[in-house]
Amino acid sequence: MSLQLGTYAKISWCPGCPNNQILVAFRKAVTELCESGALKEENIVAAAGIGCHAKILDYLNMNTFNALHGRAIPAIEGVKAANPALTVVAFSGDGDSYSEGLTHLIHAAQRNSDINVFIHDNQIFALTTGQATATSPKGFKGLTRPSGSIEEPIDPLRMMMNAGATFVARTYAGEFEKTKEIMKAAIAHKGMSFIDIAQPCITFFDTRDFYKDNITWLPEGHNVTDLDAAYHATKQSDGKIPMGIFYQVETPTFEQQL
Ligand SMILES: Cc1ncc(C[n+]2csc(CCOP(=O)(O)OP(=O)(O)O)c2C)c(N)n1
Repeated sequence: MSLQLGTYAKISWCPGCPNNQILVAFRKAVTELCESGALKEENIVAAAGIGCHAKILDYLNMNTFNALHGRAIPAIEGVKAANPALTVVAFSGDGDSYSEGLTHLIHAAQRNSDINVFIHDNQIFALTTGQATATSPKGFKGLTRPSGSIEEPIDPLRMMMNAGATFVARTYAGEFEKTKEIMKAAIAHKGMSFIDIAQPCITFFDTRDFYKDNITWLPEGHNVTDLDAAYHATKQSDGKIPMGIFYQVETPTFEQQL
């Protein structure tokens, strides 16, 4: 079986943008899940908010819905509630879901809605040319922080564990194979699956060199069912950025209880 997930739309991301790698990882993840019989192509619905990340829908030959800024999550929750047989994925940005539409993210986790949320986290509002978001690091200089940000960034993984998400992961867009595998695990998981995807914006906040030097993967023995261990594993004292599946437990989903 060979899926035709590409479209005729011309890619309009900046040449070399890591969003391309997220797109390819997702297409491959869906293809492999369909080939193994775990998923049916016609049963997938993807949504996105507004931003560079949202263009991903133009390049996916599947059922898609482009929501308002920060509103991909309620759109996809509605789709899932109306037809729980569907597999739903919301692509969102850090501006879209950690700033603009944050409460939707929190409440989807609180409900353990059986949705997948993949955040293209470039630590800025990229499409509008580089304003600070909730994950911009302290000292970040951009259009809205000309003298450097004085705020500490939020930790989206800890926030989602606190809110009740039952699958919490982080990956790096440049690590295609690992990103694909984490996406497959997220889609297979029953309940709220959340992946923060570090996605350098090569035009307005190029963090590729930082990630090249500072990524570390969770050790083999990491216990994904231990919330306390998962919470503490998101940060390391040496400043390295841990990646992988931090937390995963099975609890009743919103749709099962509805
Ligand atoms: C309600 C609303 N507020 C603001 C905007 C303007 N706007 C369009 S794209 C965008 C930035 C999106 O940033 P992010 O969600 O981080 O996605 P990225 O472009 O970084 O992928 C903004 C602020 C909008 N379209 N709608």
